[in-house]
Amino acid sequence: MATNRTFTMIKPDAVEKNYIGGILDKINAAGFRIVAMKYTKLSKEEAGEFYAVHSERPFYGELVDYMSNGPIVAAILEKENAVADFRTLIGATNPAEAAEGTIRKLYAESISANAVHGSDSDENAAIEGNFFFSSLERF
Ligand code: YYY
Ligand code: MG
Repeated sequence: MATNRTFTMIKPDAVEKNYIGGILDKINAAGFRIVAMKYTKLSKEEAGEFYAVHSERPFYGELVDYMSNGPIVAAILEKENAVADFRTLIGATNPAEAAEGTIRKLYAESISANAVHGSDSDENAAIEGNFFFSSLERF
């Protein structure tokens, strides 16, 4: 099977708790290769644009505030079946429902502060990767 790519963020709650290393270990152990990576911080405007698809949802304001509250790690990852396999690795949106051993089960504190983002389709993986990285920043 050909490799493809997904996009992830280690969210502010996980960065704050020094979980970057533990989460990257899980990502590498699951066979993902890092194509691009940066430590950065979203403005409120940028967080709002990134999550614009959720702008009508009741949690949107809280989500934007939370995601712009502290630094994050953004990355593009490559593997066979990357999008679906990464969603399996991170587990359910609500950590209370996440399977044992998943990143959210291990590291998330709540449904809103849930440690990591993972793209939900190949199309969104490309859009989200392009939001953070130029072609010069991918290897
Ligand atoms: O893709 P995923 O992150 O698992 O969930 P989404 O349904 O796309 O929601 C994006 C983001 O919004 C979620 O990671 C946390 C937050 N959120 C929330 O705070 N409360 C909800 N009921 C649903 C989602
Ligand atoms: Mg989503």
